[in-house]
Amino acid sequence: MSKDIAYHYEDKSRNKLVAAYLLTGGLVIGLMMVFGILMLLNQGGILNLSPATFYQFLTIHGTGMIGAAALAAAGLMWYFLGQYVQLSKKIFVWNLVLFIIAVVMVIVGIFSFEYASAWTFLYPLPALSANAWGTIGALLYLVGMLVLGTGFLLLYIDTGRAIIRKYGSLTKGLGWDILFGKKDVKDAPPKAVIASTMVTIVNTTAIIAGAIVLIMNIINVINPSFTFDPLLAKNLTYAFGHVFANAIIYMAVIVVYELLPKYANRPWGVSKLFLVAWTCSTIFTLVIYTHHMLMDPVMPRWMLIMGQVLSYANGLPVLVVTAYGALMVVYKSGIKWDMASRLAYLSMFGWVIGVVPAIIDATIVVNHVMHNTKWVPGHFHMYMGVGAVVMLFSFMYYLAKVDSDVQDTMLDKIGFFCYAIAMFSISIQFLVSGAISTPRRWATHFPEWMGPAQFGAIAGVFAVIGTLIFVIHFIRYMKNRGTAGSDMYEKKLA
Ligand code: HEM
Ligand SMILES: [Cu+2]
Repeated sequence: MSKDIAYHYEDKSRNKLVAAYLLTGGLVIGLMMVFGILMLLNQGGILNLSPATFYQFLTIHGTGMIGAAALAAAGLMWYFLGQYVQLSKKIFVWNLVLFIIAVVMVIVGIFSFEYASAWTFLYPLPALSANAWGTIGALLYLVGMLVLGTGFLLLYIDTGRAIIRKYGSLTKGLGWDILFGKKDVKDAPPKAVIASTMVTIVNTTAIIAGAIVLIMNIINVINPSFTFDPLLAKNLTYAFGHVFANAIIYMAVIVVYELLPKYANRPWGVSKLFLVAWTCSTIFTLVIYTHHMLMDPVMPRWMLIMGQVLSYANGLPVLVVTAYGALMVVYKSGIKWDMASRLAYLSMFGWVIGVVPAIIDATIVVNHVMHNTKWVPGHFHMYMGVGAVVMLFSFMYYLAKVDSDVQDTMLDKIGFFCYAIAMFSISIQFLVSGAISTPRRWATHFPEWMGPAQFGAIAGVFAVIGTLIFVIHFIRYMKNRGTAGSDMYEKKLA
């Protein structure tokens, strides 16, 4: 084999693993949507689930969605980052294996042992459930989460190692030597590397915080006389949950960076502003979890003020440079629209409008009224459902295009409109519920709160249909992997 062919062969075997990540993610997301619909049917008064069942569904839905989206996003990031640095295939496989073990433990804990603390497992709820669940359910869930975290931690240690090896340090991966004038901006790391560096930094921190609080919870469940400071526990829990959930979109956005320049046949260079934006978001993402503590008046006041002020600024720098860059790259480029590029564009739209309700909610005055209403799921279903998850779907179509001869069909187009309209409707339905003061995480609603939930349940069916169409296209790709594909793959553009 010539060197070229050997390289190509290695590439293709990597694609197989990446596809396994995306397929697992896509299937779990589709399945979790079904639990979302069941919850809405119950809240809408159409189904009559026991409260215990509702909270089990809430727990599996939240855990499953965040876990699956993070897994698929990690696969996406690994695919692109691997084109610039040398990553370990073994660790990539291990993360998937640990993920699957974790999923089984969590599912058994929830459905066989009735564990239902929601995915936030806020201390001391895992141990103090008023007998709603026992020790075994709690242990299965908590240890499962620990196993999941371990897999991701291994993965980020490897991405960190690989970035340091190639670029010298993580700060250089973020382009600090350019910001400090030691290097020209034309020698900046590629955008995929910058984003991966950010995620490596924030998620390593998040997972370590999460592991500490999980272990403390586990000890507390086994031996309730071991207790710890609930405020510290809450801080650690949200330092994990907020950051880990947020990092999904920072991994997924890499597809937008890599895809649009190729499609528009135009370079999308790194600017100093771009570097500043990613550094800001790295820092903000780590410190603003305190916006989950605005209802805890015992927190140091400066932390809450910081949490509020920086929450306004959190995603904005990266969002602005990305949205603006995306518009500039595409503007008058004669770009060819297909499923992948269409989804990439939709995801930018979902991200932009999904951030607006979050900014409103991050205001303390509004937060006191809105925080425990469905306004909050309204914001994150928009930016996750119409933003981050759509980036994952975009990548699935992209991979199918560059690595097979499977074509987009009319059905895929129908799936696109089905999904876009449905997921948008679901988000709006939550926001309307929030605006009429419907509390979040309530199994049962008053009749005047039921309308939006019923509407959302119907929309949910179309979201599932859209997702199924995307996944079926992807399975068709997996069966035809390596059949030529388009020449897009070889095209090198910044
Ligand atoms: C068909 C699509 C979907 C439907 C019908 C749906 C429905 C729901 C419902 C009814 C809730 C509970 C709301 C409440 O607090 O009363 C919820 C919570 C949640 N959903 Fe979804 N959802 C969908 C898609 C998604 C997606 C795509 C994601 C993320 C990738 C997601 C992530 C979450 C999370 C993290 C929670 C919070 C769970 C908690 O409060 O502990 N959902 N969803
Ligand atoms: Cu948050």
